[in-house]
Amino acid sequence: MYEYPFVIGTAGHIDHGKTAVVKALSGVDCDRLSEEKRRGMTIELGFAPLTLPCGKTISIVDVPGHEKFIRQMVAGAAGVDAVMLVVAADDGVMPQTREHLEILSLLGIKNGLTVINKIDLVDEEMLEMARDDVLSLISGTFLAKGPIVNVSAETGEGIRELSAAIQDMVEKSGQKNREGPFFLPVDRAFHISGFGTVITGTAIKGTVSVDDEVEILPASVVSKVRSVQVHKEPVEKAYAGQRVALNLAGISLECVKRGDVVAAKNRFSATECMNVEVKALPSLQEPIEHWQRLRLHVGTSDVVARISLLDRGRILPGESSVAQLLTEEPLTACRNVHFILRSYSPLTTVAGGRILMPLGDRPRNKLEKNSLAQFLNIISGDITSREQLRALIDFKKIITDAEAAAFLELGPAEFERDLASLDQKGHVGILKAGARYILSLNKMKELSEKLACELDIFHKAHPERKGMDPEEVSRCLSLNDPRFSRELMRLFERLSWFFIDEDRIRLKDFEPFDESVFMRNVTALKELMRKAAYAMPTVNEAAEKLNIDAKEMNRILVYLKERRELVIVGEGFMLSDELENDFEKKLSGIDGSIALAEVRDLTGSSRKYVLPLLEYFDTKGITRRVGDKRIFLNKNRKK
Ligand SMILES: Nc1nc2c(ncn2[C@@H]2O[C@H](COP(=O)(O)OP(=O)(O)O)[C@@H](O)[C@H]2O)c(=O)[nH]1
Ligand SMILES: [Mg+2]
Repeated sequence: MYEYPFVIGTAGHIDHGKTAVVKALSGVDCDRLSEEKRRGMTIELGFAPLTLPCGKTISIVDVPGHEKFIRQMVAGAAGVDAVMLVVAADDGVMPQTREHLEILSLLGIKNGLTVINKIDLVDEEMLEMARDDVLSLISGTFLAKGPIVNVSAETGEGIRELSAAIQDMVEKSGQKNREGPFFLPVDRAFHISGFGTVITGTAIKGTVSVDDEVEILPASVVSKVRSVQVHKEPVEKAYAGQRVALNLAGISLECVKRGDVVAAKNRFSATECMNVEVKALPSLQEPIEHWQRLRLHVGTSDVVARISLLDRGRILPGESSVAQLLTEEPLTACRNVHFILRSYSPLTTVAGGRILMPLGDRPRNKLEKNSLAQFLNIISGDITSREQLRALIDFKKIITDAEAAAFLELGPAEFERDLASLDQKGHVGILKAGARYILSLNKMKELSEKLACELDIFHKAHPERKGMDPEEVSRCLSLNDPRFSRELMRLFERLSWFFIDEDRIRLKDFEPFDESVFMRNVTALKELMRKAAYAMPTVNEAAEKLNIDAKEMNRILVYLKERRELVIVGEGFMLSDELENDFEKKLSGIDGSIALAEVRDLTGSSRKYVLPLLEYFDTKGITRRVGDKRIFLNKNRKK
């Protein structure tokens, strides 16, 4: 038997003939099957294989009772590809018909058809009335685009047409995405003697093969797949969308129950806080309030949860909103799975929704709450996986590749493709320090701005050092792993934001100060001035002669001025303290006044140098100009 991964669920008011239609189509009586369920793993509660005219065999799921419908639909929703809504021609649309359709819409079911059954019981006029009833019911819903087929399960009339309509629907639907890690909510677990523990469920993600290691969650117990069955047939491999039975090695029946999940090892975790999108039923009487206690049906589990609203106080009927669900016991879920929220008294469905991220964190303050709401609003939209990855990185600021892939439940190939594309566009930074970390552009800017400020202070305090080492970078950026800091430094250099020299990072325009070179230049300059004596060199002449750049020259001047070993006189002449002392000594021998020409002869120099020297001495109050002569003022001046 060729098992095609397509599941149709039945829906409709009690006694409208759902089970009878399934039997007419498939030959299987699901009501009788449920009585026989204890007989073995090959018998599935409510599931019947349906062979289509083309030869493909799909699955059809039929559930007895209204309460069970809700549970079963939620459990199977992720695996249900289409729905068959049955309406009895003699009864018309009834309350449960409406409620089922509402729930199916909330569960995100997109495909389906409507069956008007029991046409053997009505005349043309009644059939026409039932049809009008159905048309107004389905208008505006996902069923509106599907066919309406008239049948009698009793006489078999129209069953061939129904089969053809189902085949048409199967052919139009694309193949289910088999990428990503295996995920299967357990709907039954039982023991077969000589066989061991068997679980059944609808695989909603990935594939599973004989000998695969799997994890039972939330308990996190590891097991191995001994055998796989799809309907009655043993297979090597089962796919998302198929009804699967797994024989698990070394697992006792206490380890696994309905509501658990069997999944690829180490890919999913138990959660008590999920980020979700919620849609309140339009027919709701009361709004859904923040912190309301509700019953959450997701996968095959059913737990009590509080709803925490992030960007509003209540959800009005018909409104959608992002939110967190805080469950009172751990459960395991995967992304994009739909759920139902029901109130207690009366026990009614109030909302449905979709899991955006199964592992959520409670925001610690208003700011975090806003940024979480903003992030969830982005990823709840219809965007590509690359845009989702970017939104996640922007939200988390720094995240490891493993965390990001796990959050988005992406396979390695998909993930690497998306990440490479973001990297190429410069939207993220990637560095490897043990794990591979991904940084948002904003986070990188924030860190580099902080580092630039700290480096500015650092360079002033340590002009002789080449820059900060990784430990110092860690300290000033509050990063606790110097390995991470070293790689961050390298990332910043690759982006040309900073400069690295021998594992030291510095601002791009900073030149580290080398003391030995500096002192050599100071000595050379002093030597130059000594040799020149009264033919004092200007700053520019000295710099040119000694081949010192302007910045360094300036540094030397500041150094010498501070130590009172140099002053600049006249138009940039460099006067050393030695020369100044010599000049003062020469002048101190004078009694009375002295003319410029005499000073010139005294120093063996020229007017060009002597004039600025005297003017400088005038300003210091050592000499005073009287007419065209100078008098020496203070013979006993102490230095
Ligand atoms: N006359 C007539 N009776 C039907 C037809 N389909 C179902 N029934 C009867 O309607 C009753 C309820 O059918 P069932 O399939 O159990 O309804 P379900 O509750 O929707 O699964 C049964 O007694 C069936 O024999 C039909 O096409 N014609
Ligand atoms: Mg039934």
